[in-house]
Amino acid sequence: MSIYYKSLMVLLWTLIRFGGNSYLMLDNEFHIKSTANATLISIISPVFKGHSSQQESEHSLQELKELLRTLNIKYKNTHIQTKKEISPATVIGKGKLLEITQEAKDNNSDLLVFDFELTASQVRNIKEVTGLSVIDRCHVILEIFAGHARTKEAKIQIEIARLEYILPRLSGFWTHFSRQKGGIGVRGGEGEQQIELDRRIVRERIEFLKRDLKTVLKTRQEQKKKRQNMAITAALVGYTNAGKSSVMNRLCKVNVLEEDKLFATLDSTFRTLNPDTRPPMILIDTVGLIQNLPAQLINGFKTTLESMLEADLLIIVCDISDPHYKKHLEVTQHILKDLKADDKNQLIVFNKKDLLNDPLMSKVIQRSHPGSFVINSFDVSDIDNLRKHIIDYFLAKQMCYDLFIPYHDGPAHSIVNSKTNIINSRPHENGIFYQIRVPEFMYQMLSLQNYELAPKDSKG
Ligand SMILES: Nc1nc2c(ncn2[C@@H]2O[C@H](COP(=O)(O)OP(=O)(O)OP(=O)(O)O)[C@@H](O)[C@H]2O)c(=O)[nH]1
Ligand SMILES: [Mg+2]
Repeated sequence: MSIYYKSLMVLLWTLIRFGGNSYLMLDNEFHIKSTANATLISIISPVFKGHSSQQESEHSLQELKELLRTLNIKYKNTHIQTKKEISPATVIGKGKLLEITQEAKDNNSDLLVFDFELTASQVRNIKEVTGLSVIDRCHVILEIFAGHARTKEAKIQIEIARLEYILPRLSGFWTHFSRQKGGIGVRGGEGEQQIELDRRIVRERIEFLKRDLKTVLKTRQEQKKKRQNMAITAALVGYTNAGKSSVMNRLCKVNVLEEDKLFATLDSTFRTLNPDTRPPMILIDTVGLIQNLPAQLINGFKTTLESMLEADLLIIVCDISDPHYKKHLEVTQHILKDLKADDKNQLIVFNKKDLLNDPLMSKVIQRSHPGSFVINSFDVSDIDNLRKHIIDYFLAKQMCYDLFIPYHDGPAHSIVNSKTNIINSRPHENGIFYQIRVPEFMYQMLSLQNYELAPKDSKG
């Protein structure tokens, strides 16, 4: 069969898979079956980043279990191999792999999930040794993101991330593709040519999606500009499942999806914190963070994560009931630094205090982080205190101005009344004296400086 015919088949396959509105491409290849019965594999090795101690590996494995629970995937056994050095071909030793395979087969487990990133050749080698399906932590996170994406922007971003993950691993997927295409025989050089062709198609698709994303982002950019001129914003950031959406829902009395699942939120959601203050205060709910977040996802979701950059205040939500809460804070600060958002004003909110066994703990933590809040997001008075604190914080940042506006200048009176916080007003023969509070940028934008009194005038 000629390579041209095969190219045509690939093109058709691509059109079917990538075409239309479906962003969930490569489903057969990439999709993890919910009926899978997984065996989890990790490593402890001084030379392995993120797995250099027993504590690190166990914490990461615990997270992997949560990630699989989010996907509704059952797991049977877990294995952690301690190794001084890693085997380049299969990471963990071949003997250990065979032992795991036997146990997996005895337990009807058909999927090996590795709690670290595997290269294409490692996936291929492990498949060859075990005869089982093999995926890594990155693949699991991508699958969750794909399932949770709701807006067009998130769907495009996740598809780009998936394709970028697949691109260097195409040869690992190749055996499947060839089988899927109806048993076209692939030998030696032909297979290589085919992979090259697949690579080109995937690259072109990534380029197409990036262009599409640019258009979507342009609209978002315009909305952002409008918001920046009209409101002050605080972004809720933090580890996944910390309770960001729950805090947002209670603070703003709205109903954003909150779930006991990792990465429930993928899009930045905006809500008004207090419609009565001027300018309005807006809260932004953001995508959750996790350690070892795949590079493709950080890049892909940079625009979503960057909504933090437009915020005047970062509210870092942290699940205090998680024994690893310190690590969560560390990871959050690290990602904020990567995004160059670490110089923003921060307010740390320790959440889920109701789940603490020792009530003294909340006092100890609060003391070790002066200025932080310890709350239960279901507790009305905790939320009321937090809301008041955020509003006061913003009000304190506003500047006080003394103005005199003549009666005949109707529009200026209406701007003052609708866009600023009036502390005091005093009628006069020719106009009204106002004392107002407003952020400096808005004061300039509203051109109120034309009415500003010199300090001695306001005294008079
Ligand atoms: N017990 C308790 N549970 C809480 C509290 N706040 C949130 N939760 C629960 O924690 C889970 C996660 O809450 P979310 O608000 O979805 O967390 P999130 O940080 O937005 O998570 P992602 O969007 O996945 O990053 C949900 O089941 C909430 O009901 C709290 O103060 N106490
Ligand atoms: Mg959320």
